[in-house]
Amino acid sequence: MIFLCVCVLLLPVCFTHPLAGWVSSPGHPEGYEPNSEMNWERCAPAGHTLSLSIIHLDLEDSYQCENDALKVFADNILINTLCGKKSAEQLQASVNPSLRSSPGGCLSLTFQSDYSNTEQHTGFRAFYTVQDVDECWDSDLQCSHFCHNYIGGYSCSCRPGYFLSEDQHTCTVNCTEERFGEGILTPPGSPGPYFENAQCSYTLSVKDGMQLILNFTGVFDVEIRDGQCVDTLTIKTDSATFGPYCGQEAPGSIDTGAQHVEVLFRTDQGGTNQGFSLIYGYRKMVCPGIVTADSVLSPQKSVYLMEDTITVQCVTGYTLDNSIEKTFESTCQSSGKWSPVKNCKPVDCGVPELPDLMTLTEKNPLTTYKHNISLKCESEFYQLFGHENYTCNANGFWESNGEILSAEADLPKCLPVCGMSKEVFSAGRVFGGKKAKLGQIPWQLLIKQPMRGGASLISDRWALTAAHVVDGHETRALTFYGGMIDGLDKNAVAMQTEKIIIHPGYNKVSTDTEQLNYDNDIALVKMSARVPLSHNIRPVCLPEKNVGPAMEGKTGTVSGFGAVSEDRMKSKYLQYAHLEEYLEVPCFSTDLKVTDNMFCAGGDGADACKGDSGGPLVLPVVGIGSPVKPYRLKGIVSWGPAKCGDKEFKGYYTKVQNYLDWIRETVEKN
Ligand SMILES: *[C@@H]1O[C@H](CO)[C@@H](O)[C@H](O)[C@H]1NC(C)=O
Ligand SMILES: *[C@@H]1O[C@H](CO)[C@@H](O)[C@H](O)[C@H]1NC(C)=O
Ligand SMILES: *[C@@H]1O[C@H](CO)[C@@H](O)[C@H](O)[C@H]1NC(C)=O
Ligand SMILES: *[C@@H]1O[C@H](CO)[C@@H](O)[C@H](O)[C@H]1NC(C)=O
Ligand SMILES: [Ca+2]
Ligand SMILES: [Ca+2]
Ligand SMILES: [Ca+2]
Repeated sequence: MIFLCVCVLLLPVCFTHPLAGWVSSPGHPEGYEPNSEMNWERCAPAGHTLSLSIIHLDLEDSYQCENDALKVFADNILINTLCGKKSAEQLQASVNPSLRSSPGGCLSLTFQSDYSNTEQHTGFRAFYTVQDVDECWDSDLQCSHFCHNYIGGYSCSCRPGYFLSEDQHTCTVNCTEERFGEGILTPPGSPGPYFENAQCSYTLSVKDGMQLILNFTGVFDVEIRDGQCVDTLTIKTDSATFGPYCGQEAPGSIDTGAQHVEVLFRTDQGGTNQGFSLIYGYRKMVCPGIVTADSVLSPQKSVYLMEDTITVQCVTGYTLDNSIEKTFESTCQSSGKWSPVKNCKPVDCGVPELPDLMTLTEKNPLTTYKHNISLKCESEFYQLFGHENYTCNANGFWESNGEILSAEADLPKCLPVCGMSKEVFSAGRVFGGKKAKLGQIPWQLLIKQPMRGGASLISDRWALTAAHVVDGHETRALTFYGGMIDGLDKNAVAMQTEKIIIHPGYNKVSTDTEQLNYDNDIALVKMSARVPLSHNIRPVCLPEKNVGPAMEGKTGTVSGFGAVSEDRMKSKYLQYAHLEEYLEVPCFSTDLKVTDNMFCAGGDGADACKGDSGGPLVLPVVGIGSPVKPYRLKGIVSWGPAKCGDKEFKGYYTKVQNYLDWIRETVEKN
């Protein structure tokens, strides 16, 4: 019966091997011969096992079945070795239950007898069958609802409302649905616990110009474990995601702002939770209260509805993309979006154009609204005058305390720092003058032609000298030298004059009339190019306005490349000496008229002399100047007794403090 039944179901297998039958030892039931041997094998089809029942066993008995033996293999693994005599009951109880192959596996037998038989043994006889595997017994197979066994296989099926998913094991729910308008949405299974293994996707839509509003009502119960969502409810629009939600607390009402909403509900295998009840409705489309960043809307409203038109204005310091416009009109569309939308960008003041010598402290500063820049002079020999810190204002201009940075307004300036020198020298009074060191008197200039004389640099373009040094040569280009202490130094800085301006009140000395004298012995010299300032060549400061004695009762320093003694007309090196002012008029016997535009100074065995004319007399004495006490040009070497270095060592100097206005005006005009 079994044989036939199985054969009908598994016809192709049947033709090759019968699925049930007998197997026995050679010569059975009479008995087997010595040295006989037999091998047998059968395999089960898929979804089946093969089992063997030995009903008769009579072999020579021996220790460990060494002599004659029947061996049983399941899937090529030895599972039993038999010999001796066993009753059918014994076999059925202890041997047969284990003689079984795996599903789709094989059983094999080997029988062997040795060379002798002490008595005749009948051998063995067994019945084999193929049986279906009952997979539904095997809990690992995981049919999520029902399991059905059949011969050669099994199948799963689901409770009503579910369908079997593609894996043929899991029962899921078909809850993909599209809905329009308003209504109530509940998960599959409602009322009562919702279905397991659900992947629901509900698409809700309303008509153009409307937006969906979602409210939860009644029980809300979505599975949660240890604070983590096991099952999830998620609501999605084009631009936003709400949730995932779970637990027992319903989300508040959701203004989706969207015409289409997707409600996603995912559940796992287990749990008995009640789900939710979602009321969906709609209202007129609302647009957001912000059209673009950094702008304000007018009119101001708490809610903007479809078809509302408003004016968008960029906030202070912001304008529309690439324009100076600040406002635009926008309308709330049926999509819930504003159109058109433009962006407000901060005003950009740009990198300012700066005058020569000036630069920004930061290399690539941010130049948009409210950002700061600060100015500085490129060289340490210059100082910034004017505003230093500027902020980009709302109109796109750099502003500092109300002042705009522009070429029309007064730009800040980089002016040379005056009256500084290398202060590494000791001060002291030296008879007849002392040789200067490089950088000690950096404002000292030397002119060699048409006559030897001195001058003082007072800016990076202008020098002061005595009128009589350049008189008669105003139209020529003269050469001044600076930045050296050796008159023949080849590395000296040579400066060409562009203009020579003698004081209009200058009188030449003449023998015809006693009225003429050295009054106003002062001249301004403009160089043709900016003097390259360095530690060795820098300007001296002009004196402050002062009405008292020029030297204020203090000691000053005169310097020059002029004569160092009576017989020598000039010095190769820059010399300096310390002098004091003499207030008696005249301070030595002279026929020339002394005016208030000159003062007398002299030293103890030191004096200015021929070749020093035009050179500087500065206060304080060289060596003690400082940033709070810079060197100031008090006098210009002008004239003295016929024999210089006579025993009084005195001479007259142009009183520079009387010419401050003339210097300022002349420099401004030229
Ligand atoms: C699920 O339902 C939709 C519409 O009701 C249908 O088109 C789809 O074929 C169903 N899917 C399955 C797997 O039954
Ligand atoms: C949702 O609830 C709010 C107040 O909670 C109510 O004003 C609104 O009408 C409700 N909407 C729907 C579609 O039920
Ligand atoms: C610019 O400077 C002002 C005042 O110095 C300061 O308050 C402001 O924060 C600065 N702005 C920026 C962008 O650093
Ligand atoms: C400019 O700003 C710098 C740094 O922000 C500050 O140290 C300096 O004092 C400011 N200058 C002026 C003139 O305010
Ligand atoms: Ca034997
Ligand atoms: Ca089966
Ligand atoms: Ca669940």
